[in-house]
Amino acid sequence: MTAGTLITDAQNTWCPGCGNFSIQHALKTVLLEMAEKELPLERVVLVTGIGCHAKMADYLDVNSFYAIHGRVMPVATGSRPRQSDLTVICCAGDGDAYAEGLDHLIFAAKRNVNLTVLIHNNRVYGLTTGPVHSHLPLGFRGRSTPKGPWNRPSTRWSWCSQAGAPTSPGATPGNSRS
Ligand SMILES: Cc1ncc(C[n+]2csc(CCOP(=O)(O)OP(=O)(O)O)c2C)c(N)n1
Ligand code: SF4
Repeated sequence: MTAGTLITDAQNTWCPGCGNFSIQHALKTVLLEMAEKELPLERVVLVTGIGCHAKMADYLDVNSFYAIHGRVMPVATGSRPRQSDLTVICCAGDGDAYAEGLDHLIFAAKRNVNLTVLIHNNRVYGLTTGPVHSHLPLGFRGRSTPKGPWNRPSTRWSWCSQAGAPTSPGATPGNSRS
């Protein structure tokens, strides 16, 4: 199996230089490594939200499910019944996971659901052309907040950590091995 194997023929519409490419590359590399270690790719399910990140479901040739925006976690939880040996990987936007879907994210962490969640944190709602959302750092000026956000930011992944999930505060797309 070669590194190109998992890329579908779908036309890729991500902007040149988008961090989603690096996440796709990292995910593809991990999946191929898993396949080499005898985890059949047929046992992998990718669940995405709605947004630019969600096109991962179109571009990676694995079993996948497009959820509703903000509802990656309920769909992913339902995809993995307790006794199942499926490996469920989620790609969620930061708008998806940290805003509309925040409660689902925290409760999945509390329930200790065995899922891997990759949050594509570009700090905006990308697909809907860049409105900012509620956890931006003070001073971040975006299309919908030209004077910066009006509320204090919070680190949502730390809430998941407090809820019991192992978390990694993040890798930058330019350093996909971190
Ligand atoms: C239930 C629901 N709420 C809102 C929307 C509108 N909507 C679609 S994509 C999107 C933003 C996606 O942003 P994010 O989750 O950060 O993903 P990105 O596009 O940045 O990868 C929104 C608000 C929707 N389609 N469905
Ligand atoms: S709008 Fe942003 S998140 Fe969407 S493809 Fe372009 S750079 Fe990537």
